[in-house]
Amino acid sequence: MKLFVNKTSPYARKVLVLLQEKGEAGARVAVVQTDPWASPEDLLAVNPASKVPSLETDDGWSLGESWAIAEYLDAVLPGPRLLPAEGEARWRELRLAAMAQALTDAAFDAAIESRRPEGERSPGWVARQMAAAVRMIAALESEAEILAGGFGLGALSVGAALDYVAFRHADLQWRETAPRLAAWHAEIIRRPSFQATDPRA
Ligand SMILES: N[C@@H](CCC(=O)N[C@@H](CS)C(=O)NCC(=O)O)C(=O)O
Repeated sequence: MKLFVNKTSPYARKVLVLLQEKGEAGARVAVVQTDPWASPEDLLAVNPASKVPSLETDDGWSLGESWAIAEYLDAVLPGPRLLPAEGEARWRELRLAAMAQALTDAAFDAAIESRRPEGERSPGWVARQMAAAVRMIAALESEAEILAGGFGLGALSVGAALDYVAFRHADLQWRETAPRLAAWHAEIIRRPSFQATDPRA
């Protein structure tokens, strides 16, 4: 299997952390660093949308979207299951993962918009996305105890999303407003899977 990623992509990082958590099985996936913004041919062949992460499976078919790739790799690779196949535990993980995706989308959109050339940039759009990110962090602060209850796809996704906010929006100082979440996050990012995928390294 071949996984196209970019070092600073928060979406790709979620999948890279999952691969690390799968241990030796994760090493079966070949990781290809690419620049999706340059629309390289090999990435387009796997995903015409030219986005990372994108996965080419051993059967030769393609999969886009970090949440779909994460679920697929979690199911087909041996190792600890991060998303239970059914039941209440599955919805718990998916609910947290969806909150993390909302936070990532808002923080990522704001970062991209801020980097557009003067005249193409919309301060109103940046402000809207940052307000959404702040609200998602407040919502996740209320989930701190649930997050501390176990490490699955939910905690993995929230950990990666918050670290992206710390990386790209340091001035937001999110830890000041979410102390319980900050304490939980400080522990999570010490996991070897997070250390090995740190975009700053
Ligand atoms: N919803 C997608 C978002 C993926 C995404 O937007 N990736 C960015 C990099 S962080 C990308 O490849 N952008 C290139 C482009 O939009 O042209 C997911 O969850 O995987």
